Amino acid sequence: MTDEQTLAEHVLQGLSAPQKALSSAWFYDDEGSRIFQRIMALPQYYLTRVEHDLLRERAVELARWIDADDHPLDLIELGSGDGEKTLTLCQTFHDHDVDCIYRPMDVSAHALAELSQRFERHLPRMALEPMLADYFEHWPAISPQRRQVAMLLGSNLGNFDEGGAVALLQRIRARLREDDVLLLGLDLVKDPHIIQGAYDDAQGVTAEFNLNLLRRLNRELGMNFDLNAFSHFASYCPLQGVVRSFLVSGAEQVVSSTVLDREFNFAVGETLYTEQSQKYTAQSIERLARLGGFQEIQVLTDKRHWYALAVWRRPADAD
Ligand code: AVI
Repeated sequence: MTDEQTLAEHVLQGLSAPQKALSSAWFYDDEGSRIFQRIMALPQYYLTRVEHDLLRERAVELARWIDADDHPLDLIELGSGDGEKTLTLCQTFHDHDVDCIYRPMDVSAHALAELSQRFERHLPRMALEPMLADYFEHWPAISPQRRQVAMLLGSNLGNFDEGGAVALLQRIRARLREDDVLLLGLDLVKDPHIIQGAYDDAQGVTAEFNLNLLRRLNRELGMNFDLNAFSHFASYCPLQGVVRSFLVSGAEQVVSSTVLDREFNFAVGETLYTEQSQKYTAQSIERLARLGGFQEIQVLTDKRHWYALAVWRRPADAD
């Protein structure tokens, strides 16, 4: 199945539903990835900074939780991007003579090229084996003597609803062997104003990120969305601990697609649901570990308890 068919099918279904919805997985075309890099640099988008600080400041402790018995490690980062945050972790592992190979996986060749240059510049002696692939479909071949440490950072798990998150965790578990580790970066529940601010910046970068999805549909599916006729709306609900993002139609309008040979009606004020960003508590992290078939080893958080690095172990299969 080609990407175009997949996107086409998804859009046909998503825009025909009573509550229009598209998956945030489609945000990341080249332009979307570039805008996301700008989001990560925003002062309001604390997630990246806090996670980076945790990886830097707690790397030694983290290495102890991950690798108490000094096994050689394979760090398999799922959706590594340009590897900026992981470089710090790798530097510490390298400085402490941890025998480790860094295996970043990403679907963006551009991001992996940046990552390789970064490591070549700052950590040329690190064993680096990038893989241009979707971690849903592929996995690196690992020697049985090495412990696999799968890493899913950036609170990426939060973009799935609970069913989707558990399904992803189970798929990762199926790739791991007994005593292998999963390291997760997860954004925590906190003052709702802080969370709300991270998804609704005054500079409008997050709005641009959200609207870029329509630009992508115009380009790839021959659609005619008027980007000025839609606006970004993001709302954090403390009851559910989730940010939900939408695009709101500012007018009654009809949007068509030459590829789909279809028209879609939008009422004034109608919403198109584009993303969920789940925030976690100690209890919800523990619950996910259980449902995903993992055993919690440790959860490290920063002083303000804004963000967590969870270290989980893959236990033996039950008889
Ligand atoms: C990639 N993902 C975890 C980000 C998030 O926080 O949900 C994407 C994002 N959406 C808006 N701002 C950032």
